[in-house]
Amino acid sequence: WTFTHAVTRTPADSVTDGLRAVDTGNPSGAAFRAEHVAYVEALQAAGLTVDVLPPLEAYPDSCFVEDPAFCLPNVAILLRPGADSRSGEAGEIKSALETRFDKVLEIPGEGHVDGGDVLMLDDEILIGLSARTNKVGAMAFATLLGDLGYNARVAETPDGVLHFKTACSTLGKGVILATKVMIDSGFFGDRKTVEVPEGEDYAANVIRVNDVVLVPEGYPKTKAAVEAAGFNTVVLPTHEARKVDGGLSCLSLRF
Ligand code: CIR
Repeated sequence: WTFTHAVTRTPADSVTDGLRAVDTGNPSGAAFRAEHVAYVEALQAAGLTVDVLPPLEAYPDSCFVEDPAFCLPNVAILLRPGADSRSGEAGEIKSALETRFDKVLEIPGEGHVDGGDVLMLDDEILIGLSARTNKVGAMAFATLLGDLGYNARVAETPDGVLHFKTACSTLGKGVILATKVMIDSGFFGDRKTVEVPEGEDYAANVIRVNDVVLVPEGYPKTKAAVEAAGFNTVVLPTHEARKVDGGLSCLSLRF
């Protein structure tokens, strides 16, 4: 649970063309970059060395670096994002990962997996099938993780949820924060869960970074629930990311 590094990418002005399920207005590149600076500073304050990669105008969603790769303590794995406009992002992040990892693998085959669908638990890695992650990709990734010595399980992301981790997060100490729908799905067995209070589903996507849990601004009930479960929180603005369906986890790879 101790992370020493993170990789992030500065949002490009083209983020106005970012994918979204429902249009609530365009994010502003400048406002997003200001939120991103606060995000990077929070990771640094939590003890991480943060690589901030330059914006990529050709890829509107490329600041969401969680989706094209997955990092384990000693190996990074390039994934194959399921949205056409994002398919080149794995190639774009490869060299940055090669500077931090001796081994950078690639998911075999032709299937698709977005990192946002991959939830790391203490004893198991869950891979959610979604509009971005298909069965072929999930199975190939699960096999690769198995070869690396990890237990991986494929699950079904509930309808209407972009990514598996849009609706749940690992808080640490074996505890999972999740929306009611995710908890009711039974994915988590008898693991300890904290339910996201009604009306705050967006706040299910938080990140545990060493001694703190980063939570989005504007969701006081979720913040209180996380604190009541015994975790320290740091609140960060994610208003621009949210306009293109992004949350806190999507903005970094942590290892
Ligand atoms: C997309 O739809 O791909 C981006 N607009 C948002 C990606 C969010 N990533 C994540 O949840 N891991």
